[in-house]
Amino acid sequence: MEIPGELALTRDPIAVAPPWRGRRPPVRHLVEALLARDGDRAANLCDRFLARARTRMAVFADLLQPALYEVGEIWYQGRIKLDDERWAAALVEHLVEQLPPTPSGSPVPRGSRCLLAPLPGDRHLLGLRMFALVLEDEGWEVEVVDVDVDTSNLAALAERVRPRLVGLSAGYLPSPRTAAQVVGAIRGLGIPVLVGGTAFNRSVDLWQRVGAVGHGADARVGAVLARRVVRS
Ligand code: B12
Repeated sequence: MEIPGELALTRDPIAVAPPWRGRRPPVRHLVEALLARDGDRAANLCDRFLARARTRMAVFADLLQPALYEVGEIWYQGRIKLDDERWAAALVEHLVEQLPPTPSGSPVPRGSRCLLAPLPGDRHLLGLRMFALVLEDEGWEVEVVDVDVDTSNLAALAERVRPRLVGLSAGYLPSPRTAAQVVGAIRGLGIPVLVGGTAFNRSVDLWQRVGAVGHGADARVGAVLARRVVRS
């Protein structure tokens, strides 16, 4: 796998784990590979875990997300540089696109449409992309609002698209009040709103404060909540 830029490994900031053979997701091994900027090893770990887990939802929720969060912790401890973290995220972005679709054997009813968007001003799109792919595997018709679209008028967009569900994501949420206004406007149309992303995972009750009907801590929980919305 080729990633543009410098590939040289300058140092290995964490202890080397023994080869992965177990049933548990190889999070530590992946963290090592990401920080070593070893795209081939990272891809190999994802492929092997996919062969075990059988869904890319599991790869996203049980491997890639925990690995990136762990990289974040290592950064907080000052053991790696910001550039290392950015590299890790870029590699994960690449890995996400390489994984094949794994359609669910029991999809949601045909025509179930959802609209996904980042909250206004947020540029963290990778988690939202993962959630979109998982919902597609679940049989949803997914429309993702591009970050360049004016997300400040998401309610108007939702009114046009008329989805069964709106999913909003935020990696960084400087203004919960703005988020609450967006959620309130969409819910005012009778459309349920789920939220997710790093910002919500870091603040336990933030999803309630912005008025969402639920919070998906990862793509799997999000997919389960989305199904509940279709049933109700
Ligand atoms: C990559 C990255 C960026 C990239 C984003 C590129 C991109 N294409 O996404 C860039 C460089 C743009 C960026 C910018 C910034 N970032 Co940043 N970034 C990250 C990083 C390294 C990874 C984030 C990520 O992609 N996570 C991966 C996915 C897997 O996790 P996830 O989003 O939680 O998604 C999963 C679930 O939450 C769920 N999910 C996601 N969305 C949704 C939606 C719904 C509805 C549901 C149900 C579920 C769901 O499904 C996903 C898969 O399971 C993190 C640190 C880290 N190591 O995690 C910081 C981080 C998120 N960033 C942070 C910050 C502060 C910033 C900046 C403010 C930095 C700055 N000073 O400029 C800016 C803000 C820019 C902006 N306006 O948004 C902080 C946020 C802290 C917080 N929330 O309190 C973090 C945690 C780093 C840190 N220093 O602590 N960043």
